[in-house]
Amino acid sequence: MIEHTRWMAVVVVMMLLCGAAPAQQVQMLESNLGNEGPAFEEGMTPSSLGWGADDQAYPNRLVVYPQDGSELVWVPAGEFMRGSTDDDEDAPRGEKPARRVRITQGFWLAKHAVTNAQYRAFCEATRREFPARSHQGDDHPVVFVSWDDAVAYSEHYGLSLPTEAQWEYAARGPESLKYPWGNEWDGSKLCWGENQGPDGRTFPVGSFPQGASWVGALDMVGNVSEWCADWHHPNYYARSQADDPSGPSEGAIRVLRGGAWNRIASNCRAAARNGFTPDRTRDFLGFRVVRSFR
Ligand SMILES: [Ca+2]
Repeated sequence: MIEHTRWMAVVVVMMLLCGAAPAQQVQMLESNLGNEGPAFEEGMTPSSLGWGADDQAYPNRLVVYPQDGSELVWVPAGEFMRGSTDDDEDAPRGEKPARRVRITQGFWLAKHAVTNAQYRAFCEATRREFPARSHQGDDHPVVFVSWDDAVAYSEHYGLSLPTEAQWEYAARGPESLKYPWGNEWDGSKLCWGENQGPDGRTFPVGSFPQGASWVGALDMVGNVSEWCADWHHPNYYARSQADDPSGPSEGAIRVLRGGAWNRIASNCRAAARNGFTPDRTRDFLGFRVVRSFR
Protein backbone atom coordinates (compact mmCIF):
# COMPACT_ATOMS: atom_id res chain seq x y z
CA MET A 1 0.00 0.00 0.00
CA ILE A 2 2.79 2.37 0.97
CA GLU A 3 4.69 1.33 -2.17
CA HIS A 4 1.62 2.09 -4.26
CA THR A 5 1.15 5.55 -2.73
CA ARG A 6 4.81 6.33 -3.24
CA TRP A 7 4.58 5.35 -6.90
CA MET A 8 1.49 7.50 -7.39
CA ALA A 9 3.37 10.46 -5.87
CA VAL A 10 6.24 9.82 -8.27
CA VAL A 11 3.84 9.72 -11.24
CA VAL A 12 2.21 12.99 -10.17
CA VAL A 13 5.60 14.68 -9.75
CA MET A 14 6.66 13.37 -13.16
CA MET A 15 3.50 14.76 -14.75
CA LEU A 16 4.12 18.14 -13.15
CA LEU A 17 7.74 18.13 -14.30
CA CYS A 18 6.75 17.23 -17.85
CA GLY A 19 4.04 19.90 -17.87
CA ALA A 20 1.37 17.27 -18.60
CA ALA A 21 -1.95 18.57 -17.37
CA PRO A 22 -4.65 16.10 -16.42
CA ALA A 23 -7.32 15.81 -19.19
CA GLN A 24 -9.69 18.76 -19.18
CA GLN A 25 -12.91 17.99 -17.36
CA VAL A 26 -15.62 18.45 -19.95
CA GLN A 27 -19.31 18.17 -19.36
CA MET A 28 -20.92 15.67 -21.73
CA LEU A 29 -24.24 16.60 -23.30
CA GLU A 30 -26.78 14.85 -25.47
CA SER A 31 -27.57 16.58 -28.76
CA ASN A 32 -31.05 17.09 -30.13
CA LEU A 33 -30.51 13.93 -32.18
CA GLY A 34 -29.50 11.82 -29.20
CA ASN A 35 -25.71 11.77 -29.79
CA GLU A 36 -23.31 12.60 -26.98
CA GLY A 37 -20.43 15.04 -27.07
CA PRO A 38 -18.58 17.53 -24.91
CA ALA A 39 -20.67 20.63 -24.21
CA PHE A 40 -19.39 23.58 -26.25
CA GLU A 41 -17.72 26.30 -24.24
CA GLU A 42 -16.40 29.67 -25.36
CA GLY A 43 -12.91 29.34 -26.88
CA MET A 44 -13.08 25.54 -27.17
CA THR A 45 -10.96 24.03 -29.96
CA PRO A 46 -9.71 20.51 -30.77
CA SER A 47 -6.48 21.13 -28.84
CA SER A 48 -8.31 22.31 -25.72
CA LEU A 49 -10.42 19.15 -25.97
CA GLY A 50 -7.36 16.95 -26.28
CA TRP A 51 -8.34 15.79 -29.77
CA GLY A 52 -5.17 17.02 -31.48
CA ALA A 53 -4.01 20.02 -33.49
CA ASP A 54 -6.40 22.84 -34.39
CA ASP A 55 -5.33 22.75 -38.05
CA GLN A 56 -6.83 19.29 -38.59
CA ALA A 57 -10.38 18.15 -39.31
CA TYR A 58 -12.05 15.65 -36.97
CA PRO A 59 -14.93 14.27 -39.04
CA ASN A 60 -15.92 11.65 -36.47
CA ARG A 61 -15.98 13.98 -33.46
CA LEU A 62 -18.49 16.57 -32.41
CA VAL A 63 -19.33 18.95 -29.60
CA VAL A 64 -22.88 19.73 -28.52
CA TYR A 65 -24.02 23.34 -28.42
CA PRO A 66 -25.95 23.60 -25.13
CA GLN A 67 -28.43 26.30 -26.13
CA ASP A 68 -30.10 24.49 -29.03
CA GLY A 69 -28.62 20.98 -28.96
CA SER A 70 -26.82 21.38 -32.30
CA GLU A 71 -23.99 19.00 -33.10
CA LEU A 72 -20.94 21.03 -34.17
CA VAL A 73 -17.94 19.78 -36.15
CA TRP A 74 -14.59 21.53 -36.38
CA VAL A 75 -13.54 23.27 -39.60
CA PRO A 76 -9.82 24.13 -39.38
CA ALA A 77 -8.36 27.30 -40.87
CA GLY A 78 -6.93 26.78 -44.35
CA GLU A 79 -7.31 27.63 -48.00
CA PHE A 80 -8.96 26.21 -51.09
CA MET A 81 -9.82 27.01 -54.68
CA ARG A 82 -13.23 28.64 -54.60
CA GLY A 83 -15.56 28.60 -57.58
CA SER A 84 -15.32 26.78 -60.90
CA THR A 85 -13.05 26.86 -63.92
CA ASP A 86 -14.10 26.69 -67.55
CA ASP A 87 -13.40 22.93 -67.41
CA ASP A 88 -16.66 22.44 -65.55
CA GLU A 89 -19.39 22.54 -68.19
CA ASP A 90 -22.08 22.69 -65.51
CA ALA A 91 -20.70 25.87 -63.97
CA PRO A 92 -22.45 29.14 -64.81
CA ARG A 93 -20.62 32.48 -64.92
CA GLY A 94 -21.49 33.31 -61.33
CA GLU A 95 -19.06 30.62 -60.09
CA LYS A 96 -16.14 32.19 -61.95
CA PRO A 97 -13.35 33.08 -61.81
CA ALA A 98 -12.01 30.29 -59.61
CA ARG A 99 -9.58 31.78 -57.11
CA ARG A 100 -7.71 30.79 -53.97
CA VAL A 101 -9.52 31.83 -50.83
CA ARG A 102 -8.21 31.68 -47.29
CA ILE A 103 -10.25 30.93 -44.19
CA THR A 104 -7.98 32.41 -41.57
CA GLN A 105 -9.71 31.07 -38.45
CA GLY A 106 -11.07 27.65 -37.59
CA PHE A 107 -14.75 27.57 -36.67
CA TRP A 108 -17.49 25.23 -35.49
CA LEU A 109 -20.10 24.26 -38.07
CA ALA A 110 -23.37 22.45 -37.51
CA LYS A 111 -23.15 18.86 -38.73
CA HIS A 112 -26.77 19.11 -39.96
CA ALA A 113 -29.35 21.67 -40.96
CA VAL A 114 -31.56 22.97 -38.14
CA THR A 115 -34.39 20.49 -37.57
CA ASN A 116 -38.11 21.01 -37.09
CA ALA A 117 -37.70 20.06 -33.41
CA GLN A 118 -34.99 22.68 -32.90
CA TYR A 119 -36.90 25.37 -34.74
CA ARG A 120 -40.11 24.55 -32.84
CA ALA A 121 -38.25 24.99 -29.53
CA PHE A 122 -37.00 28.37 -30.79
CA CYS A 123 -40.55 29.42 -31.75
CA GLU A 124 -41.88 28.41 -28.34
CA ALA A 125 -39.10 30.31 -26.56
CA THR A 126 -39.63 33.47 -28.60
CA ARG A 127 -43.40 33.27 -29.24
CA ARG A 128 -42.97 33.08 -32.97
CA GLU A 129 -45.23 31.11 -35.21
CA PHE A 130 -43.85 27.76 -36.36
CA PRO A 131 -44.09 27.46 -40.17
CA ALA A 132 -47.11 25.15 -40.42
CA ARG A 133 -46.11 23.74 -43.79
CA SER A 134 -42.77 22.47 -42.41
CA HIS A 135 -44.28 19.33 -40.96
CA GLN A 136 -42.33 16.24 -42.00
CA GLY A 137 -41.26 15.16 -38.54
CA ASP A 138 -39.00 16.35 -35.75
CA ASP A 139 -35.72 15.16 -37.27
CA HIS A 140 -36.31 16.59 -40.76
CA PRO A 141 -34.77 19.96 -41.62
CA VAL A 142 -37.06 22.92 -41.05
CA VAL A 143 -38.22 24.57 -44.29
CA PHE A 144 -40.42 27.57 -45.07
CA VAL A 145 -38.01 29.73 -43.08
CA SER A 146 -36.82 33.04 -44.52
CA TRP A 147 -33.28 34.40 -44.27
CA ASP A 148 -34.63 36.77 -41.61
CA ASP A 149 -35.99 33.78 -39.64
CA ALA A 150 -32.67 31.96 -39.96
CA VAL A 151 -30.78 35.01 -38.67
CA ALA A 152 -33.26 35.45 -35.80
CA TYR A 153 -32.75 31.82 -34.76
CA SER A 154 -28.97 32.13 -34.98
CA GLU A 155 -28.81 35.36 -32.99
CA HIS A 156 -31.14 34.02 -30.31
CA TYR A 157 -28.65 31.25 -29.55
CA GLY A 158 -25.40 33.22 -30.04
CA LEU A 159 -24.75 31.55 -33.40
CA SER A 160 -24.57 32.85 -36.96
CA LEU A 161 -25.10 31.73 -40.52
CA PRO A 162 -21.98 30.59 -42.37
CA THR A 163 -20.49 32.97 -44.89
CA GLU A 164 -20.67 31.62 -48.41
CA ALA A 165 -16.90 31.02 -48.33
CA GLN A 166 -17.08 29.16 -45.01
CA TRP A 167 -19.86 27.00 -46.42
CA GLU A 168 -17.99 26.14 -49.62
CA TYR A 169 -14.75 25.43 -47.77
CA ALA A 170 -16.56 23.10 -45.34
CA ALA A 171 -18.16 21.31 -48.32
CA ARG A 172 -15.07 20.99 -50.57
CA GLY A 173 -12.01 21.16 -48.32
CA PRO A 174 -8.45 22.07 -49.20
CA GLU A 175 -8.60 19.75 -52.23
CA SER A 176 -11.55 21.75 -53.62
CA LEU A 177 -13.58 18.62 -54.38
CA LYS A 178 -16.52 18.86 -56.74
CA TYR A 179 -18.83 17.12 -54.24
CA PRO A 180 -18.41 16.68 -50.48
CA TRP A 181 -17.52 12.99 -50.92
CA GLY A 182 -15.17 13.34 -53.90
CA ASN A 183 -15.02 14.36 -57.56
CA GLU A 184 -17.45 11.82 -59.03
CA TRP A 185 -21.21 12.25 -58.97
CA ASP A 186 -23.02 9.59 -56.93
CA GLY A 187 -26.77 10.11 -56.63
CA SER A 188 -27.04 7.60 -53.77
CA LYS A 189 -25.04 9.86 -51.42
CA LEU A 190 -27.60 12.61 -51.03
CA CYS A 191 -31.27 13.51 -51.12
CA TRP A 192 -31.97 15.20 -54.47
CA GLY A 193 -34.56 15.19 -57.26
CA GLU A 194 -34.10 11.52 -58.07
CA ASN A 195 -33.57 10.28 -54.52
CA GLN A 196 -36.31 11.84 -52.44
CA GLY A 197 -37.38 11.14 -48.86
CA PRO A 198 -40.26 8.91 -47.73
CA ASP A 199 -42.90 11.62 -48.36
CA GLY A 200 -41.39 12.67 -51.66
CA ARG A 201 -39.44 15.51 -50.07
CA THR A 202 -36.70 15.64 -47.41
CA PHE A 203 -35.00 12.84 -45.51
CA PRO A 204 -34.34 13.09 -41.75
CA VAL A 205 -31.09 15.06 -41.30
CA GLY A 206 -27.92 12.96 -41.44
CA SER A 207 -29.45 10.11 -43.47
CA PHE A 208 -26.43 9.96 -45.80
CA PRO A 209 -23.27 9.48 -43.70
CA GLN A 210 -21.50 8.25 -46.86
CA GLY A 211 -22.00 11.74 -48.31
CA ALA A 212 -20.11 13.46 -45.46
CA SER A 213 -17.65 16.22 -46.30
CA TRP A 214 -14.02 16.20 -45.10
CA VAL A 215 -15.01 17.83 -41.79
CA GLY A 216 -17.91 15.44 -41.18
CA ALA A 217 -20.68 17.84 -42.23
CA LEU A 218 -23.71 16.00 -43.63
CA ASP A 219 -26.31 16.84 -46.30
CA MET A 220 -24.28 19.82 -47.51
CA VAL A 221 -25.32 19.58 -51.16
CA GLY A 222 -28.61 17.71 -50.69
CA ASN A 223 -31.86 17.61 -48.68
CA VAL A 224 -32.43 21.37 -48.30
CA SER A 225 -30.67 24.37 -49.78
CA GLU A 226 -29.16 26.52 -47.05
CA TRP A 227 -29.20 30.23 -46.37
CA CYS A 228 -25.77 31.81 -45.99
CA ALA A 229 -24.95 35.16 -44.39
CA ASP A 230 -23.82 37.03 -47.52
CA TRP A 231 -25.56 39.15 -50.07
CA HIS A 232 -25.45 37.45 -53.46
CA HIS A 233 -24.00 38.98 -56.58
CA PRO A 234 -23.10 37.01 -59.73
CA ASN A 235 -19.95 39.10 -60.34
CA TYR A 236 -18.70 39.01 -56.77
CA TYR A 237 -15.90 36.47 -57.29
CA ALA A 238 -14.04 38.75 -59.71
CA ARG A 239 -13.64 41.49 -57.08
CA SER A 240 -13.74 39.55 -53.81
CA GLN A 241 -10.94 39.74 -51.25
CA ALA A 242 -8.93 36.53 -50.80
CA ASP A 243 -9.04 36.35 -46.99
CA ASP A 244 -12.34 35.55 -45.26
CA PRO A 245 -14.58 37.02 -47.95
CA SER A 246 -18.01 37.89 -46.61
CA GLY A 247 -19.88 39.01 -49.71
CA PRO A 248 -20.84 42.34 -51.22
CA SER A 249 -21.70 45.14 -48.78
CA GLU A 250 -25.23 45.41 -50.15
CA GLY A 251 -27.62 43.59 -52.39
CA ALA A 252 -31.15 42.42 -53.02
CA ILE A 253 -30.91 38.67 -52.53
CA ARG A 254 -29.11 36.46 -50.01
CA VAL A 255 -26.91 33.49 -50.86
CA LEU A 256 -28.28 29.95 -50.96
CA ARG A 257 -25.94 26.98 -51.01
CA GLY A 258 -26.36 23.34 -51.89
CA GLY A 259 -29.03 21.48 -53.80
CA ALA A 260 -32.18 20.03 -52.31
CA TRP A 261 -34.80 17.26 -52.57
CA ASN A 262 -36.26 18.85 -55.70
CA ARG A 263 -33.03 19.74 -57.53
CA ILE A 264 -31.12 18.36 -60.50
CA ALA A 265 -27.57 17.03 -60.17
CA SER A 266 -25.76 20.15 -61.44
CA ASN A 267 -27.38 22.17 -58.61
CA CYS A 268 -25.84 19.73 -56.11
CA ARG A 269 -22.20 20.60 -56.88
CA ALA A 270 -20.32 22.09 -53.93
CA ALA A 271 -19.44 25.20 -55.98
CA ALA A 272 -23.03 25.86 -57.11
CA ARG A 273 -24.41 29.15 -55.81
CA ASN A 274 -27.80 30.70 -55.84
CA GLY A 275 -29.74 33.49 -54.21
CA PHE A 276 -33.20 34.35 -53.00
CA THR A 277 -35.16 37.23 -51.50
CA PRO A 278 -34.41 37.30 -47.76
CA ASP A 279 -37.99 37.70 -46.54
CA ARG A 280 -39.45 34.87 -48.61
CA THR A 281 -39.76 31.17 -47.80
CA ARG A 282 -39.84 27.98 -49.87
CA ASP A 283 -40.35 24.26 -49.33
CA PHE A 284 -36.70 23.47 -50.10
CA LEU A 285 -35.02 26.25 -48.08
CA GLY A 286 -33.49 25.66 -44.66
CA PHE A 287 -30.25 26.61 -42.91
CA ARG A 288 -27.39 25.46 -40.72
CA VAL A 289 -25.49 27.47 -38.13
CA VAL A 290 -21.89 28.19 -37.24
CA ARG A 291 -20.18 29.25 -34.06
CA SER A 292 -17.25 31.49 -34.92
CA PHE A 293 -14.72 32.96 -32.53
CA ARG A 294 -15.20 36.48 -31.33
CA1 LIG B 1 -28.13 20.93 -47.73
